[in-house]
Amino acid sequence: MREIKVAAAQLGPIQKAESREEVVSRMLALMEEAKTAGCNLIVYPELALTTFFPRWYHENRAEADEWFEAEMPNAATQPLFDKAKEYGMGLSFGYAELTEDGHHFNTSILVDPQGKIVGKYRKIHLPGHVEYEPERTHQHLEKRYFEPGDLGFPVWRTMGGIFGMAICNDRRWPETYREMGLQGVEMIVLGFNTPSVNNLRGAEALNQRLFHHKLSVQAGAYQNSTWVIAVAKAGSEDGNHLMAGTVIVNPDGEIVAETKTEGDEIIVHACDLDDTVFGKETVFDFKRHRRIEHYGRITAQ
Ligand code: ING
Repeated sequence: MREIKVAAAQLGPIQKAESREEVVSRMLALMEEAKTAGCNLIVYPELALTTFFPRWYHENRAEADEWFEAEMPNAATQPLFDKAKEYGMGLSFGYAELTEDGHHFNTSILVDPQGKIVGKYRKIHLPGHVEYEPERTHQHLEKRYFEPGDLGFPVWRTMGGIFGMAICNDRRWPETYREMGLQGVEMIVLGFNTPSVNNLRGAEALNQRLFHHKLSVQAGAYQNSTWVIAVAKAGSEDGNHLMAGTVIVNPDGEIVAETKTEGDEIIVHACDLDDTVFGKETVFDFKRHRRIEHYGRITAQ
């Protein structure tokens, strides 16, 4: 039994005018709840420190740098690292990363219970577009503000298991999970900010968006016999609605916990990493069952 008690810490909306300090105090309140519930890992959403700014067009891209963090930890986020360390709790959250040599990534980190950043991931599958597209009801300018991640899909041995990360759109691509599955991943933590309205297809029903989200993370978990913790930023940000649907999925692909609101809310589950072993040794024993001689297109194109 290798149990990790996980808090999936959903954030409600972050308005454009909200400061990082205000957001961090909301995150600390959720961490307090997680501590009370006996958790030893807390997972926050994608771009957890600011509003989902890729909805806003900046003619001059440099103006968007105000949404980025030039160092991590920094003054605004240090309290998160300090409190998690005090609680002996692992920590993961997403943020916009501006590197010293001027690169822009949609990034997430994994911090161990001793407060050390043990893993960094940079979002690889960037949805949306680069230029302003008037036909869209909402802009989705991730391809304008971020570069594709350059770190691949690593996994890290920490907290007694093998952990990986992904971010939002990555969860829709089977390659994301399989890249980590082939490294033996036992728990994937990911955050998402998903607009509930399709900005090209009109009001694609919210429940269809929730369906595609759950379909993706449940399939990824099952087909790689891994836990998946998927955490939303949700609610209406300056009138733009993001869906909720924060879930904890077990290695059989079953949803074992789901949020009920679109606000700040934790859901908690005791995840036994040993629950991943049966699938890895039977149906998804990759060494025994996969036939890579027939998989050329997946890597070649
Ligand atoms: N958001 C959305 C996501 O992949 C999206 C974009 C929504 C793509 C719905 C396809 C369908 O969940 C981010 N931030 O990637």
